[in-house]
Amino acid sequence: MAHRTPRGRALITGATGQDGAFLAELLLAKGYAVHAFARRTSGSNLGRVAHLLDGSPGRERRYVLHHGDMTDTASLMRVLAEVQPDEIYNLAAQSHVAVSFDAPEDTANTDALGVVRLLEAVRTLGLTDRCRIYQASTSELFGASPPPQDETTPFRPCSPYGAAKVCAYWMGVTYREAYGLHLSNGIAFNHESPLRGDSFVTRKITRAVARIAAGEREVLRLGNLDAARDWAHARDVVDGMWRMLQQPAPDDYVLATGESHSVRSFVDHALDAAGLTIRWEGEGVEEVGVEPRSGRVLVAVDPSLFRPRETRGMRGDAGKARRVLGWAPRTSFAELVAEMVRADLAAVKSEGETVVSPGIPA
Ligand code: NAP
Ligand code: F7E
Repeated sequence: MAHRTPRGRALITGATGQDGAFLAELLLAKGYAVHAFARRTSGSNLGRVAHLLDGSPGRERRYVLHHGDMTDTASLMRVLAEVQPDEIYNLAAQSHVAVSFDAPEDTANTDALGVVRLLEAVRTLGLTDRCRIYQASTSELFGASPPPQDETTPFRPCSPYGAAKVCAYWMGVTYREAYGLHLSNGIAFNHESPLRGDSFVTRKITRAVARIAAGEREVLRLGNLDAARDWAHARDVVDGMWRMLQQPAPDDYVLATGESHSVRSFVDHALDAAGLTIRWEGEGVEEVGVEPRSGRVLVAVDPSLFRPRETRGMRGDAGKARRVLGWAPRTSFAELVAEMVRADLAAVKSEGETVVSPGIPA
């Protein structure tokens, strides 16, 4: 595949999130100047990118933080006018599906209307011809459509999040077709890493497993154990994002591994990576994961974590991205789970060291 020479300035919205952190690393390594668009909050939300801000020599100048909010048109206009980006990666979103049932208006404001604000800002500032846009679309567009899902699968969203992202997807396509904007939708399936937010199921599991392995008497409470997802590594997915914007023409692409695993299977792999095993007993809300030797319950079902509506099993077909972009996921499911568990075991160990004997690691 023929890549264009990197064009210089990239703007990342949602820069403080998991993907924003991996994408910044990728773009900096390719020689881009990276402009991070991030909310100003009362606490610090910069944990994942703090090392880029403090910066090793030379890096600081190429990673620039701008404050703004997808719900605030003026901030989008100001930052776009100042940065004049060549590439925009629109990753900002209220990205939690369960939260979107409790906060549908906030979700739609950022995830759907925020995209309209961004596209209108690009158009009115006269940036349509110079900048290329990646829109973070999602497998949640497919919702109730059965697997395997590809670019031709009907959109049947099952949550306010999915519905807002459907709106954003079509806004992008509309601006592409009406104004000739180089905008590509990446229809990414779930992707994870040690930087994943801890309210998503994978990180919730790996953090709990690490604490249990460290001796804490904790029960990991989960919702739907049968839910199945196509889990990739975030590092692989951000590479697909970049590849889309190097194409001569914009288009929409699924980014997925083609494998589907249940939440129960993720738990098994995570425990295995920490040297633990359980036996599953019972059914439905009575199902528990029991440590064989002690009979201790390590995992239990909590019906309050069920969602008002669930998607069908998720398994993406990324054949188009393979053919056109030369993209392929590099990290296997087992490697992904093991990497997350290793990182959380190390984090628990260092927390423990601080608690047990401050300043004097055991
Ligand atoms: P994430 O970790 O939840 O990060 C979301 C980012 O959006 C954070 O930086 C957050 O900032 C920012 N944000 C939220 N509301 C905002 C607003 N009103 N204005 C400006 N910024 C705002 O999500 P992620 O996993 O990196 O995902 C990146 C994108 O890909 C999202 O659009 C998500 O919907 C989409 N996606 C993710 C997956 C996945 O499995 N990870 C799959 C498909 C699509 P704060 O730090 O201030 O909260
Ligand atoms: O749930 C089930 C839950 O919250 C995965 C976002 O990045 O990917 C993500 O959305 C599955 C669901 O991710 C718990 O019911 C069981 O079926 O980790 P999750 P998600 O909803 O798939 C898509 C592609 C995005 O675009 C989103 O931005 O796991 N599940 N028990 C649980 N989920 C959570 N969070 N917590 C539980 O205790």
